[in-house]
Amino acid sequence: MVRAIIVTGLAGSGKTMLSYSLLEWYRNIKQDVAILNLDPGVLNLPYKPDIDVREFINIWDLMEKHSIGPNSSLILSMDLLLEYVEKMNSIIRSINPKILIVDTPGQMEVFAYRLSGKFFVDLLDAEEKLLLFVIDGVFASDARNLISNLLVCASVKLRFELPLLLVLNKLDLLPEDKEKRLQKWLRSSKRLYEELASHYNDDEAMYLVKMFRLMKSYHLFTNYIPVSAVTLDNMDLLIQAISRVLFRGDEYLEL
Ligand SMILES: Nc1nc2c(ncn2[C@@H]2O[C@H](COP(=O)(O)OP(=O)(O)OP(=O)(O)O)[C@@H](O)[C@H]2O)c(=O)[nH]1
Ligand SMILES: [Mg+2]
Repeated sequence: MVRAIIVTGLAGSGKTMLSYSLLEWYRNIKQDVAILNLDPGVLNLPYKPDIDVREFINIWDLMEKHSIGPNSSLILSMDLLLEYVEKMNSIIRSINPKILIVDTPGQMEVFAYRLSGKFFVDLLDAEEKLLLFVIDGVFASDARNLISNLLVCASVKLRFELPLLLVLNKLDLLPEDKEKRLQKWLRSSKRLYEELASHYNDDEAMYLVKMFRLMKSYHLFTNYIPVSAVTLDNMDLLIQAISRVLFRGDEYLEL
């Protein structure tokens, strides 16, 4: 039974680094894990993918053939990807890992706003699927960025209708006081309002906080897990949170 961890998030949030850290972590504890690179535009990866979209699609050829720029080419490549899902699934079946990590491209249009990413994930041959939404902690330490990032996260959750864990990455770059402040904003909408009101007028700040409350009450995101994909801080907490969803806490929980 394959369980997929699909790593999403804005460009540069650390999806690839986190995918790599998860891969190494699972390997170190002798779990049967494989990794799929879904980013056709990436030049260098820290890991060797077991399945690689670049074997099927070349975005540079698409740019030339259709006279389009890199973003359009990426979107086109994700639409074309649907033609190759079956080939990729047959590789997944031949490897048959217990855990499949899926590293996705940074252009969120593909995952949050277009159907091709959703179709791909639906067709992916895995019995259980979990989304990670990675937020760059340094970027999110400004409340305005946090809110806009959470809105994208909510779009991803609505699009996929899958369980989602919010991962706050780059903890090593975030001073402790800023991390604590972030935690307060996420826990108390009053604190978030106070912060937003120092940037926006009262009505705008209230409107944003109401959206935040609605997103929370509809469980569009959960409390976040702060990690560092580089220093591996709190990776054990993330692995446990993943286990609770993908393995119902039965297996791999005690590490
Ligand atoms: N210090 C620190 N740097 C990080 C961490 N995670 C990622 N980075 C760095 O952030 C940059 C972007 O990381 P990537 O893993 O490529 O981010 P990505 O989300 O895959 O980027 P795209 O695929 O282009 O959207 C790289 O320079 C990473 O080394 C982290 O936890 N701590
Ligand atoms: Mg990447």
